[in-house]
Amino acid sequence: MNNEEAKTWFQEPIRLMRKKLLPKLPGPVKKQIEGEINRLEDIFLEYRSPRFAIVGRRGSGKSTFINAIFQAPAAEVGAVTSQTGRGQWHTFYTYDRKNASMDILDTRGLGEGSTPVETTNTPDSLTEVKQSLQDQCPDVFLFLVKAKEVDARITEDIQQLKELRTFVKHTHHYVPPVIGIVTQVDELDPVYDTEPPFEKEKRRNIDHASSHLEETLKDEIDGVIHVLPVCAYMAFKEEKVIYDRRWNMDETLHYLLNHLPGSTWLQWAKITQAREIQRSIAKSIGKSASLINGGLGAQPVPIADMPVITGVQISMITSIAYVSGRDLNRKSIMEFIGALGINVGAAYAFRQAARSLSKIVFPGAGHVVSGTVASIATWSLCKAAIAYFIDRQSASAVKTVFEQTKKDEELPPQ
Ligand SMILES: Nc1nc2c(ncn2[C@@H]2O[C@H](COP(=O)(O)OP(=O)(O)O)[C@@H](O)[C@H]2O)c(=O)[nH]1
Ligand SMILES: [Mg+2]
Repeated sequence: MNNEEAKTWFQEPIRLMRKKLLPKLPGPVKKQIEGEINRLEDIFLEYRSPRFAIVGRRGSGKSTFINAIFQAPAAEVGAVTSQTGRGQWHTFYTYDRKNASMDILDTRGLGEGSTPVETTNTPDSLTEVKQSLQDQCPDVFLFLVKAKEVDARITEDIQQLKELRTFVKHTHHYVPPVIGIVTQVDELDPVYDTEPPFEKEKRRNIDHASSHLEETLKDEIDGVIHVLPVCAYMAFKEEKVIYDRRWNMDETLHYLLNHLPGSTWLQWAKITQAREIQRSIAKSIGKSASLINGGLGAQPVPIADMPVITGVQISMITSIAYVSGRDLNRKSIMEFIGALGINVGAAYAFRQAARSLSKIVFPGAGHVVSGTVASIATWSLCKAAIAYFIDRQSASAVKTVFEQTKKDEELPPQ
């Protein structure tokens, strides 16, 4: 299933919440719930590809880094102006995941030399980059430097980064975060220590390179967030991974998630296929659902009645299933409900299953529950759905996660 089809699944519950529920709520609660609905809408309805503007010289490892994000040889489509060499947005994807893509603007380091086929670094090419930045606003600036070159002359590249970021600020009234990436750390001394996880001496040199770049950037650029060291090297043969020397990539991808807007999360989860990222997104959805239900539970009947709260929970479970890479269908949701210990026969109607879900989630509660109870129950279901769909745990383990979270009266972290 692609995102377009998934959209139809999520449209209805979000529309219902916005149109039917919100108007009935009193001011402060309404505001909070509306904020959470907006977040969910960004993730599921307003989704788009992440956009990275990359500053880094030829050979700094841009292509390798992109492949390491996909863990596959990434193909390039989109604006290919012949041999211009710089200044256009390119869409990257892999053949097995055509509906997961990211957009890259390779601004190239001004400090690098030029080859005959690629453009020289004339004022024209800078204009071209700016034109592309005007067309589309990047979510993040990535500044790539080879580990062995953090001491080298990168002043010109930093000046270029500053100029481009200022340009984006004026054009889009948005200041994208700058994330520094120290690439090719395996090339640092000691040379014999090439295979991750690296030994102590290597780690010390990696730390040194990262903090050096971080200090250099902090002197020049406002609000630089962080510098991350990576080894991104992988080799492929006929689309298959035949060699993998990646180090610190998962942490880097997770770090990037936290600096990307919610509207790019679904794509980011699909591109990276990293469980840690799926888990992180699922928790964020669970937190929103839990806050929404907490707000609803605090209302008097009939707004807070059980089907509404259960409806939010089922949408949450469905979303988590989708983020995990499952196709959206009733069967997988029914299986999950079954894992919680509700006897779901093959002929069992979905509505009935939903009603049983509310019985097991709120035993003996009758028609109303308190805000806190609704929040805890929703968060417990979120954790159980993560255990089931993302961590692929057994039914009994999933049931234990649900019951334990509920018993501990756990609420989502602030
Ligand atoms: N040892 C090592 N080599 C790398 C790494 N990343 C890239 N390379 C090599 O460095 C060269 C330039 O990398 P590439 O990704 O093409 O750089 P680009 O010009 O910025 O796109 C290639 O020969 C890569 O195989 C790395 O992490 N470790
Ligand atoms: Mg390249």
